[in-house]
Amino acid sequence: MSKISVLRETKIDAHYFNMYASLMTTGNGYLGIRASFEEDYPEQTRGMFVAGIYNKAQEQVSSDLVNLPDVTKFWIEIDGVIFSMFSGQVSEFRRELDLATGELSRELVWKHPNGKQFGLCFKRFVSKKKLHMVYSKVAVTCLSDDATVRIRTGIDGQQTNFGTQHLVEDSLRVFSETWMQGEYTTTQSKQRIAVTSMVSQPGSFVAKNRQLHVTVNQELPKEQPFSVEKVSVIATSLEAENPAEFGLLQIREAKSYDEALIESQNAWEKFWRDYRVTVSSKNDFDQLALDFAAYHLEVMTPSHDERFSVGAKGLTGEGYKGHVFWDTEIFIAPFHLYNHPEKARKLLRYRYLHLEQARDKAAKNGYQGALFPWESAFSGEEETPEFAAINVRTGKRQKVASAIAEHHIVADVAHAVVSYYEASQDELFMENEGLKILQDTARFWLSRAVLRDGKYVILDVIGPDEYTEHVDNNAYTNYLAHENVYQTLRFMSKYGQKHTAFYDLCEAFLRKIYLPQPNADKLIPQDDTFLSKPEIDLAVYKEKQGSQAILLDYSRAEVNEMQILKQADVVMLLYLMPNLFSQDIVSHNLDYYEQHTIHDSSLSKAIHAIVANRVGQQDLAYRFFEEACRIDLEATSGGTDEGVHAASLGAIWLSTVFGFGGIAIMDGELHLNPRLPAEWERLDFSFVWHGERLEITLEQEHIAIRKQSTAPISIHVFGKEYCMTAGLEI
Ligand code: IFM
Repeated sequence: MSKISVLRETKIDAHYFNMYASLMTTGNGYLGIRASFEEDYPEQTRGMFVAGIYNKAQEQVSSDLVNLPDVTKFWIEIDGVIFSMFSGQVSEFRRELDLATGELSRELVWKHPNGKQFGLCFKRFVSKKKLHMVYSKVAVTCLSDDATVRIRTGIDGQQTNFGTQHLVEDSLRVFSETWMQGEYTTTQSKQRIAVTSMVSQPGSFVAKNRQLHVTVNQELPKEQPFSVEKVSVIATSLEAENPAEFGLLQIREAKSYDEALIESQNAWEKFWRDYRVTVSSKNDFDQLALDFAAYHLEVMTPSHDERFSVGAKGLTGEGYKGHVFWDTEIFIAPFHLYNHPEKARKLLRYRYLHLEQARDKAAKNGYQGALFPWESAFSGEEETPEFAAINVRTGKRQKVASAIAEHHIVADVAHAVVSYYEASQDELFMENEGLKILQDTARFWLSRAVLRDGKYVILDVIGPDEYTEHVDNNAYTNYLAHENVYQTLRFMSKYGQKHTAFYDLCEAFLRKIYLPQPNADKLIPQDDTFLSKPEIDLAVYKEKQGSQAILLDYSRAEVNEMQILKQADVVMLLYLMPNLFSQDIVSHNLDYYEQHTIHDSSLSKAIHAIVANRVGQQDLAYRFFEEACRIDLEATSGGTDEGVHAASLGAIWLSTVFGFGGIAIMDGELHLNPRLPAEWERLDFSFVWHGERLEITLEQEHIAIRKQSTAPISIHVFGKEYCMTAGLEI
């Protein structure tokens, strides 16, 4: 098996400090720390986030995932000059995130303004074994002479969310001349946070202006490295009755950097054994993109707790305020579902635990059942900001309509519930939590649809394509609503709940719901009016995809009245429901809608790759796949500065396993129709189905599936059904 990739930064360029800070985030699902440099630069935004710690700055605004006090900063003063990569001269700069271990390291040689040469080495990791622990190490060596060094580090409570301070500082303390501790409370959500740090060298402590620091002074004889280790414990009232006490207890048990790294590394090794997808490709970039996606999908997922879910930027930045979207159920959960189903179950439990808030939202909007918020955080209430960014020319703010109309999220959650059941056969979950989610979401659709000319229609919605607002009968929404209600009936009859008035209403809904059919040109109308709108040449905007450049030339209202898609919409439907239409129809719709799609959303490209592959357009699929992989890894125009694109990373995994790997789940059955791109010789991944881990190896002309037990598992390969006991080779 190839070595797990290392992500490298080789140039010092302040333009990309924030991109790399997001890409090289270290974390473990409990917390995430942006890879900002230890020394301060005005261009870089630091960030440490704990999953579930949100706060509202004012009652009328939405919650932020709180940017917590910083523990990564080190001031290094050498021979009286504060180290910066922009003073003196730097050579041999190398920064790496080892995806195998989650360790971030930087090495460089620095020529001091006084002419002396220094070697500097910085390392840090967030433990995967002990979720609250952050370890770092700084080593300085004078390569050419003797010198003096002063190192200052500690806990910095000056962090804000883009200028908003969410924390009240309750106390700053030093215990036994060793342990520094800051205690904070969020202003509105009243979560308590304790940050406890300790450094390995004795020094003097100072607290001022929300900062608590220790300063260590040292003589540096020539070529003798001097290193300082630091360990920090982050604890909150989400998991500890007394976070401060918890912090002190844990820090007393802290290991050395190297010992703790081995412990954490072992946990990463286990992750990679189960989750890694490997590819023999002509392009080394493909394996890097797959490892990068898997790493981030793991560090963004709070598998330790079901009270919160995955934010659109994971724990890598302040983008989207850390809010949870449909991204989780449709793009991220499958990665866990088909590797460790219990993690997907926890993500569904987040929705289950917030059914009450979803019911409230439905009722407030005049509907029945459960209407999940378009954006949510800890409370499970709607968190979509009311307005988008201000238009500086008009001084007006554009209202964000998603909270009132992007209702497909309801069916997306239901879809994820059914996918979980099909893969896991978890009757206990399904009969209790799963069915409740299905019934409440189905009830919503029954009240949301209106009867017009004998058909149930769903009016005034936004589908996945957010450039087309307030339309009637968005195909994606109607088909998913149908599926939602259909599956509810299926499970109600399975669990003996057939003879109810609600069951009859669901049946009537299914008989009458309007499902847009392909027209004479074989096109499935995206909604009632889309195909009659004017078209424009999108080439120039497609070239700048991801930047929303179209909105500089046209207002949103104008874009709404043209055939312009931000992201996959009908194509998204074709991906999720592979057996709805013939290959011919799928192919026509892919071509048509792709021409009209700018791909301004990162959720688009990889889904196009899957559908293109299914209709035999492997070259196109591979192009889409590569472009999807570059969304974060080559985000040179700033798109990743506020965090990685979590859903897009999930979609990279999907486009490999469900795209080139050819996995599809149809009517609860497992299908495999692999089509590797010409660039790939071999693809290996594992896939957990009905409690069994299948190890799948695909080559251009060869398929091998290994399994551990002899329990029979049925699979359709290129349409032919096999009952596997020992495995399968074709
Ligand atoms: O959920 C997505 C949406 O589909 C497009 N805009 C960004 C959101 C968060 O990723």
